[in-house]
Amino acid sequence: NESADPNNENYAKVLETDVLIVGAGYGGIYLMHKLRQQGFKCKIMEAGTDIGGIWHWNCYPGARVDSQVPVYEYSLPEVWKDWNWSCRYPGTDELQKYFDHVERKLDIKKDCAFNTRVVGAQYDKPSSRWIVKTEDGRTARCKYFLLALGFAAKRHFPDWPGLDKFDGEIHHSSFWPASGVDVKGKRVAVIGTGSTGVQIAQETSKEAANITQFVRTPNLCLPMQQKPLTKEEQDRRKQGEYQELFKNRLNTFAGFQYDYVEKNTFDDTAEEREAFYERMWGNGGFEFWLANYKDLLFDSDANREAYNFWAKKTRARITDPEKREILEPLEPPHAFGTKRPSLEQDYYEMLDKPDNKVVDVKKTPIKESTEKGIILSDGTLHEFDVIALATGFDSVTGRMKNMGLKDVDGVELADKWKNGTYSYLGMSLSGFPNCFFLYGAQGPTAFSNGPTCVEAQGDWIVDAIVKLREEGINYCDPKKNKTLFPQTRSWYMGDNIPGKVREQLSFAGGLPLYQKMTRSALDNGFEGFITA
Ligand code: N01
Repeated sequence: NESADPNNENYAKVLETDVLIVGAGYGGIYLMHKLRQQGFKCKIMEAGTDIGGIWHWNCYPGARVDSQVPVYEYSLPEVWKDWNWSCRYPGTDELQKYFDHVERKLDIKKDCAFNTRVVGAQYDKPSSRWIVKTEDGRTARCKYFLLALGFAAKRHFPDWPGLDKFDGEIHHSSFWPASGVDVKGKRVAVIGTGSTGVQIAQETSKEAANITQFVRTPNLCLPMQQKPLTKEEQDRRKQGEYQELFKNRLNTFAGFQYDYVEKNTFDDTAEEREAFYERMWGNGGFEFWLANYKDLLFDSDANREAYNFWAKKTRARITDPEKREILEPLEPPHAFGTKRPSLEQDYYEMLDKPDNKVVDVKKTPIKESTEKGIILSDGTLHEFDVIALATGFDSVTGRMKNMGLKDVDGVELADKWKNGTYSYLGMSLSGFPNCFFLYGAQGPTAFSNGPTCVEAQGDWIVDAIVKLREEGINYCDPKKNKTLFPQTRSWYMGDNIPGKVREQLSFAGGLPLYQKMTRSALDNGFEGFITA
């Protein structure tokens, strides 16, 4: 092939490296740092113009992390020791500053190629190298090819017609202009009620004339209970508490600082249960979801009990009965916690204001966009100046299927996954030797705090590569793809993308079990892999 041939004119353009990583977010940076420490020459290719991954791209109004710091940061002491946050749930600006700090500490950018989109990759058996192609015609050759794409790298646009006809401004959340959009005095539509839609609606409502929230599935939002953090408080916690927290988060189901309690819902009396629910509610964040009774996600009566508490709390915040029924129905729209709850601050009070509207698009779906706005299936026209598409992503598998990845026989990954997603250990793919991926298909991805998951998987990948080097193994390919493993419709199951196969895209057994299973494959001499 051309890149391996020194007589070919493209030869000089070939980037040679031990490890090529795609993506410069939490995952890619962690892999590069850890592999450099082991003496590997590493490069990152990144489609964006800077490091930070989702926090580089997410410029939409109100973008804010929904997992508390310090659980949502690197456990690397060289990074956390002299970094302090202003609040428990920082926004994009602060997260971007965090990545500037990460850069000062880890010196990542000197080995990053930005504005570089990978469009093809295949393992070349004769040279034992991956040959990787970029959109602008460059080639890289590497021994190990690592994908750290994040789960939300491919946007999902709604399929109704006329999006391009709209005369006002229309933006997908992940393409929001970095310079902002002037919404002062304007009529704003927010399509989608995921974490993104909730955040955009809350923030733009501060300036807009009014907000119209289009709701297909109501989000069972939880109170964020945002709080400022002082330097003194963080300095104090750094004397021992941080180390414990980073160690412990690996041992919880979802990689957070808390876990389900060892008790079932109806083990407690009604009074005890109410007090427990109140405590979690008051603490805020995901506690009511991830630190609840251990049968929350397994027993429908237990789940209903939690929903009733949620409904009691939130229904009291909306006075308009019509809006209340759409946003907080008495009957649960789905089992609580089987679809990701968003963290809100004043979402319900904001939507309750008479100027703001709530439209039920499950009952009356959107038919099309026109120059003026959005027309529903019953012919009603809603006029707008700005439309925010918070319609999510072709999550988890979308990006991997769209980067020209081919197996050793030249079969596209997109074809291999046409009828279902298969991987081995949620980090490797049969036919893709010496290639590992993070925070993707069949890993703990959707059920896990991002930084915890990428560190757990990242450490496994680094240990595997070091072991391959130590044992003189050149070639490591899973024998077959074996999934380590539902009712609610969401991106957890691929439901939000029309035509996408419906399946469990994340490992749902929790981080501790996942680590045990993946570690045992490594400790048992690359069990399940063909090595040579
Ligand atoms: O995307 P989503 P997101 N007509 O897929 C609706 C992370 N995140 O960008 O629910 C009408 O959750 C769709 O409706 P339905 C976080 O992990 C984190 O908000 O399918 N509506 C849904 O309401 C999150 O889970 C933060 O019925 C349509 C919405 O669009 C993940 O990213 C912040 C539609 C999509 O919601 C994705 O969140 C933001 C249509 N044709 C995001 N098509 C943090 O705070 C789609 N929808 C860290």
